Amino acid sequence: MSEAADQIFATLKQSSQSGAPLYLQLRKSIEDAVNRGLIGPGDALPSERDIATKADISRVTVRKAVQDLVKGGILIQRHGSGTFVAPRMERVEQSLSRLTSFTEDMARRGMAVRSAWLDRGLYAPSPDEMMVLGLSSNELVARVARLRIANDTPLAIERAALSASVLPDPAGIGSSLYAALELTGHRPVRAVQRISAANLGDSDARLLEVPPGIAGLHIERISYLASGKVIEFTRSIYRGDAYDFVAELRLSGPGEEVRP
Ligand code: 16G
Repeated sequence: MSEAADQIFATLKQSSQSGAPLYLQLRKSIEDAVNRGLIGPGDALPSERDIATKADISRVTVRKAVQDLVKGGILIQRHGSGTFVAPRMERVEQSLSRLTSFTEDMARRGMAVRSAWLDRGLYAPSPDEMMVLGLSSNELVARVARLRIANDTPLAIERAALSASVLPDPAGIGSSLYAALELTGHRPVRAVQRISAANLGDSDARLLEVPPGIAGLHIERISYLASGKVIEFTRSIYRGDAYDFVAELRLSGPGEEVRP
């Protein structure tokens, strides 16, 4: 790292006349070095004191730049052992045109899937669940909340809600909700998915092993049976640094209606 570090801090010295606050210049120099591969995942950063001496800036300035990069997920700090370039996530490219399950998606990529249970049980439905699933207040909702993990990396938190009449024993679904639904003839055939940006709160970030406040994706999936009945209402948080959702777009043919 020391040669690379010298380069980073030398660039900083040359550009320190540019007028931007010094901590921003240092942050950018380190970020550029990571993006250009000068320093790679797992590499240790020199100590705060070394950086301050090399770049001829105060330790407070170094600390501010490093803290920003830790918040942004570029660097990680390990208690007692220092600051390192964060491991790079291999991004998962997910098509938006196929209705597949998490287990199938990961298996297709040859990744080992597991889930950690966050919740499973029968509850009185919330107003949202009643509305989407068409439940009345005296019916129960089955909730299945899981941290979804592929190759030991937590990728998403999924909170599914289904009518208890469809899933009377949420604890019994095994490793795949869709496989369990398939067995009873309730696997969805169509879904509408809404994706929006979200900054991760403390507890979600802790589960997903990313810094709090980092960008994530909030995904809501409402799935339907062939009959048109809603079968699943799932709200998920996906890691923004791990997923690319990809949709294929086609020019509509003559006479085809263009709907919003
Ligand atoms: C996908 C779905 C989720 C569904 C799950 C079933 C999204 C955003 N979510 O992850 O709605 O409940 O698959 O997976 O695509 P499983 O059969 O592996 O439990």
